[in-house]
Amino acid sequence: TRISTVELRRVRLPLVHEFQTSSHAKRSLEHILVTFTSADRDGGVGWGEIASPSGPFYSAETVETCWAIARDHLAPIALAAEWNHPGELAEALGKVRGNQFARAGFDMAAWSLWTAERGVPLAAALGGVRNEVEAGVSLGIEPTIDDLLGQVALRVGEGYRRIKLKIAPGWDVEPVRAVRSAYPSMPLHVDANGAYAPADVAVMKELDGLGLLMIEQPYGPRALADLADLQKQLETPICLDESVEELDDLVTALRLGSGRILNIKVSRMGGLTWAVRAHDLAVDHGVPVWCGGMHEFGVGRAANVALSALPGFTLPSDVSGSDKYYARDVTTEPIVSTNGLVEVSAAPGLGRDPDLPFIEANTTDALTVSR
Ligand code: OSB
Ligand code: MG
Repeated sequence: TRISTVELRRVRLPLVHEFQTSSHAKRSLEHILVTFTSADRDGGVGWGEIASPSGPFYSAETVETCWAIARDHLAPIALAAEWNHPGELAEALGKVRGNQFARAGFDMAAWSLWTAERGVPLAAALGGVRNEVEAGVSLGIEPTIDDLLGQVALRVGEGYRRIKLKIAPGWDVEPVRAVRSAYPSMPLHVDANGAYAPADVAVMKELDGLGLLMIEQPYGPRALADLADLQKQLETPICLDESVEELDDLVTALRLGSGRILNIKVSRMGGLTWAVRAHDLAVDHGVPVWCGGMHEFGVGRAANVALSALPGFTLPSDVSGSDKYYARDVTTEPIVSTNGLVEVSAAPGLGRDPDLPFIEANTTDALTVSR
């Protein structure tokens, strides 16, 4: 496959409900959609999504860095490459160090194009074995515990199979205990986005008594040694998110025992190619995985659902319906969760068609790079 053009579009959508984590609060999100057009005469089109947050508080990337890296480095590599499988393009893009969110959009566009041209569903091409996946939901920090209980009630009522609560110093044991008391047997976990340090081990031990499925990323991304020490002191499995951006991070974490569960995000790993490899490595080591999200629009969300169909994704993923975040999505059909299950598309390619007029109406900047 050869690509003749790469289109980049910055698309802004309002959020239906403000989302706050330990580091930032958001009312609207801007993601970059990547479109590949095949150079073959009757070749197809592939879509990817760069779902970076606007500021460098989850990873080092921002929408601005993604735009610059995509334009100046990734588009030239994609336009110069000739590949028979998306993994070959991912390797070429991997010459760029870091910048996983930006690379993920390109890798996703390659998988989308390649599967569409071959008439195979993305999930099947990745090695997926399920036709529906279990959806969990991620709830941000709310102004009050009553607001949080209202959000939990809403999402439990919608059928979601697992609730994850964002925590931060000052918003941890009390709100989590309140939710646990209201829902004694509901699958529940917490995500600290790295907001704690070994000095806070007492908080971790209190959380350990609340019957949580896991504690996600309690310490900072590079704290693999301290995370291993913490895991030895807790019954609750630690789940790694920000700590694993490369396969070698996972190798280190597995060797040290820094956690017992892995959150795999397509964006954080640099694309579907690396996400599948992380899945395979985790499965080899008996580590259960689930698919995390970055509030993706329909393109990235469809890729997350396809990935979640792989056999090692045995825990509910953050693949909520589009309606949890957006009144209208960038695809003609939104992602829908019914009774906590999301259907894995059996249609060729991504399984969702981008809604070009709606995308263009919400585009704040666009660029076409040709060979
Ligand atoms: O840590 O999983 C995270 C959103 C932004 C930054 C970090 C995280 C998240 C989420 C979103 O939890 C989950 C989703 O996309 O539904
Ligand atoms: Mg997380």
